[in-house]
Formats: sequence, C-alpha cells, structure tokens
Amino acid sequence: MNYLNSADGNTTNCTYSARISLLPHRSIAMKEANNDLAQAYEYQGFWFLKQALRGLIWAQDHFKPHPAATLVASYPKTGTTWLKALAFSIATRNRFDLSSNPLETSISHQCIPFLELEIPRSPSHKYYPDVPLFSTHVPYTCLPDSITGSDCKIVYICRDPTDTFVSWWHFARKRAPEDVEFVPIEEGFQQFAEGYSLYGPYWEHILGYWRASLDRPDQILFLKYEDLVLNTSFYVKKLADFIGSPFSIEEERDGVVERIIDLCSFKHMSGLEVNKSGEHSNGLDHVTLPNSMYFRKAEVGDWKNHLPAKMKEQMDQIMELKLRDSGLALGSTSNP
Ligand code: PAP
Repeated sequence: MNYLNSADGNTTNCTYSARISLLPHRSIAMKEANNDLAQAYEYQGFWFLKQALRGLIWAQDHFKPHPAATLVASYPKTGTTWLKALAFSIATRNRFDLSSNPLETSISHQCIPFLELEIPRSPSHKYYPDVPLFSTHVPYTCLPDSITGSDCKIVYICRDPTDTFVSWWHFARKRAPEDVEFVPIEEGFQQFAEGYSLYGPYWEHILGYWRASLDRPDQILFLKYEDLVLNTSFYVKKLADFIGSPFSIEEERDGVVERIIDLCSFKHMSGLEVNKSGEHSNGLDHVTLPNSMYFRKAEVGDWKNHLPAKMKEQMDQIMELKLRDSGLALGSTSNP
C-alpha cells in the first residue's frame, strides 16, 4: 500500500495532512515556487517539510525493510549524492560493467529511493528493486521501528556544519524563483545555528546516528565527508566491507577500487551530461529539480568564501557544546 494510490490512500493522505497541520510550525529560509517562505513542522523534536513528514509518518506506520537492506542516511548537503553513488556502484559492480553503470546516465538519487519521499508513493520502488539500498534524511530517533529493530545496516555521513549550511543555502537559493529576493545568508545562518533547519537541529541529527553507531557498531557505520575527501580509498573499502561486498584481492589488484572512486568523483559526475542538463523529481509533490543543483564545488572549507570567520567560530562553539561528552570530534580523522 502507498499513501496515494491505495484503496484508502486519499483518506490516509488527508489524515496525515490533518495531523500535521496541528503541529507547531514556522517559516524557514527556503522559498516555495509562489515566493512564500516554506513552512517547517516540528515532529518528534525535528523540523520537516509537510510532504516529507507525510512520507515519514507513512513509513513509521507501514514500511517493512528488506532484511538485507542497507540504509544510506544523511543530513541534507553532507555528501548524500556522493555516498549513494559509492554505495550503488559497490553493490552493483558485478552486475553492471563500471563503464555502463546506471550512474553514467542517472543521478544517484534515481538509483536509490528515499524512505520518506519516493518509497511512500511507490513502496515496491521502480528504481532497482533487487538492489537492497534505500536512503533517508530522517533523524535516527524518528526512523520506523521496523528499521531500528531490524538487522538493516545503516551508513551515515556527516560534514562540517558551516560547509553544510553554505551548501544548503546555495541549494535553497537556486530552488527559489529567479526574480525573487532571497533570504540573506546571515539570516539563514542564524536560523540554522538556532536549530531551525530542515531535518534539524543538525547536531541532534548527528548525535542520534553517532550514539547508535557506538551502541551497534556492526550495524551502523558513521562516516565524515572530510575523511572521504582525504582518504577516499580507505573509506570506500570500509564501506564495501560494511555493506557485505568486500573487494577481493584480485579486484584490488585490477584497480576496481580506483575505478569506482573515479566513477563517483565530483569531477566525473559533475561533467556527465545527465548531471549538467538532466533533471529528476525528488519525490516531493510536483517538484522537479535540475541535477546540476547537486553538484556545486565540493570543497572542504568553502564557508570562507561566504561567511565571516566569527560566524564559523559561533557555529564551532555551538557544536562543541552540543557534542560535549559524546566522544565525537567533527572534521577529518587524523589516523583512520
Ligand atoms: P542532498 O542531501 O540534497 O542529496 P548532498 O549530495 O548531500 O545533497 O550535497 C551536495 C553537496 O555534495 C554539494 O556540496 P557543495 O555545495 O559544498 O559544493 C556538492 O558539490 C557535493 N557533492 C556532490 N557530488 C559529490 C561528489 N561526487 N564528491 C564530492 N562531493 C560531492
């Protein structure tokens, strides 16, 4: 059953919408197509767009994961597109020749569906149903019990908060109609720093997956964008081991790891025709986005080009306070 097409789908959809409209809500630094600021709804301690929240509540009520599935989880703009490409190419390398991998003609979001966006509309999703990968931006503590109580593996990626915010702000600005004055970056930053961001507060999102990875290290792999940039080969092999598709000695000798890294690299992916001029629906109602919006600069420390150092310091202080006693330090790991 999905929430749109099942016999009682419209009723279910309306019931969810009615429940959501009773939740606390506020505007966030993102414009709708009609130029209004988007509304975010507070649910179980986090902020969501209505469409994603409908999908999440549906998933909490109905979703059953494939027992061998791996969930690719992330806060938006922390490396989702990259991690999905890596996971997909690792998982399908014996099925597709790397040079004809679907990632050459589709953005990774079209290869791995989102739990809260595409799956509620089409639970037996049309992408690659026999590739047991799905993805989410949903915080750990809001995941359906059917996932957290199962043998599903989860791989999570996080990123420096100020780079994440800057990446988000550019994305949100590009989503807004061109002729519309956008929210100033400083205002958007303040909201993010106060915890009013989609799927945020960001630190709570990180902490949920971090704590779960400490409790269940065999089931939850916690990665950092900066580590993947610095030490790509090490973490790609770790990812392959984790999802149960380790590289053989022969594959390592034949350069398969490097070929996967090259296929998924920002340089290669951002240069593909599908990612320069293609578009895809991200599962939100009636929203089609150019794939190019998911490929901007991919630089560690790009915040410097957009925000003053004092804002970065403010963000780092907030994170230090929030992550205190967690044992987690953001930024690259010196000795992986
Ligand atoms: P999403 O959560 O909406 O899917 P996500 O892919 O997490 O977005 O974030 C996009 C960021 O990842 C962009 O960062 P930037 O704005 O700082 O440039 C994008 O450039 C970067 N990115 C996309 N693909 C890759 C890749 N193959 N390697 C490294 N970074 C990438």
